Amino acid sequence: METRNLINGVWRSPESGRTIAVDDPATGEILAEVPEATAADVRDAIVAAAAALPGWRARTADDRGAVLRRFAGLVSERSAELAELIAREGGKPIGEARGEVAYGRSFLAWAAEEATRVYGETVPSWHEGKRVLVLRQPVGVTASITPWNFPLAMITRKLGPALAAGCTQVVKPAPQTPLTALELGRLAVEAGVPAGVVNVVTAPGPDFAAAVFADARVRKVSFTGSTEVGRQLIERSAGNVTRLSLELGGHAPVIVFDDADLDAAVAGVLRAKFRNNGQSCIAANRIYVQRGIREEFTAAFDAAVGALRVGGTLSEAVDVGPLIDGAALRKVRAHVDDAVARGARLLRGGSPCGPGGRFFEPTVLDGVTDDMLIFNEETFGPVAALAAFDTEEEALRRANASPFGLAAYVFSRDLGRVVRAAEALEYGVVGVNDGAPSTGQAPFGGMKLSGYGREGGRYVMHEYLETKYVSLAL
Ligand code: TXE
Repeated sequence: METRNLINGVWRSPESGRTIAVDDPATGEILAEVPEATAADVRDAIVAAAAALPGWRARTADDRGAVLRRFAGLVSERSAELAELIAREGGKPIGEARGEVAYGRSFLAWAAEEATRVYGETVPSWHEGKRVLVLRQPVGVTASITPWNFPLAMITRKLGPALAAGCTQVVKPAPQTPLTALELGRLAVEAGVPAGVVNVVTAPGPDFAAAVFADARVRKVSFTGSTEVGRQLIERSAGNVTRLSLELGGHAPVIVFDDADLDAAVAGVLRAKFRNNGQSCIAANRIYVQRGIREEFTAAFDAAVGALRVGGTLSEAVDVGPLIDGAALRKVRAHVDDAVARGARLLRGGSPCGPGGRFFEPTVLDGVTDDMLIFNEETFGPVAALAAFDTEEEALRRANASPFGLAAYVFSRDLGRVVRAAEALEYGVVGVNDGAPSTGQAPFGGMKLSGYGREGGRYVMHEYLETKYVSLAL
């Protein structure tokens, strides 16, 4: 297991002497200590990324694609070890962790092909003797700041397209899950990524942000995390007018119409809610069920939640693992207590549970109202909150009455209704009869407080490319 930082192709232990302890959320056991990188380490990584840029961007697109294909191949080869790291430091059940490795790999594989599809344009000129050329060029040195809930995929989703476009990157993983990130750095080196093109530093977030936004060589920062930190980055980016893309928190509504296929709706909502123990930015936070199907859906859904197995992350027979830390557990508990105090019915769960100190029972609340905390703030835990609605108009109005706009879900067999809903929902991703819409092929990102910019598919390439107009007078 690698615990040092990757700076300019060299594994280094930064000299602060301070370390960050990485623990297993299921047991509290300390897995490793990684260095707490300093501003000087971050600067070294930026210098390395800047020095490596001319060589990397000058490589043929085909060549960069080949390196990315090898990188993707190594992620597949080492998928068992990577999944175990994700499970242990991130608290993700091992089956889901394997799924994340495949998902994370897909961003590298897609980016490998995208490298060769960076097309410019010639625009038929209005002016005689002139040509209008449009070039697409790498933005340059980039940085990424990633969260702990998808320790691998949130990095490859940024790093793959950056490398494809011809950019270099300094990666700063979340302090809870640096081990997967450092392992990815090792695979990048093994795949033939040149020194300095990819750097991984385990610096505290504010120190990292201060260093990258102060350095005019860093042209773009891509962030996934909380809205609160996203706002701070917007302010910091003003100094050097650094480009930003921000994938922030969400508060996904689910609308289950009374014509929905009941079994498919139960399975879809279960997946959308309990993936990664409820700690996903597209987790189903508000589940609106139409009155005609309410009793039947609630009973079937509650029974399905009752069948979820809670336990340690390395066991195959586990669906729900621990929360990432004590603060997460306290937030989940506060949301449940607030809902119950204001009159929601607790159908199941509602308390922390064993083994270990960070588990919370899979919980179902019914009769949740729009004023409760859980219907307004991201819970990030295994708690399903249900409410009834009567009309399509009411459901869409309530679904959109959120400052967030990342993902929404609709369950219905009525084609007209799903098209109307998909068009009306103010969310960047809409799952129709689908509780797991994320895929490396498609654009992913939010509106409103969920941020801006898109990742995935060909859409992400725009984030790492400048558009340059060349006026050519013959
Ligand atoms: O996020 P932070 P946290 C939401 C979710 C969760 C809450 C808090 O609701 O309960 O945010 O989680 C780095 N300058 N999401 O505290 O703090 C940090 O080191 C620069 C939704 O983990 O935003 C880490 O690398 N960077 C989200 C990253 O930011 C800073 C996923 C995310 O941490 C920084 C995670 C600073 N001042 C949480 N402070 C999603 N969109 O999926 C911290 N960081």
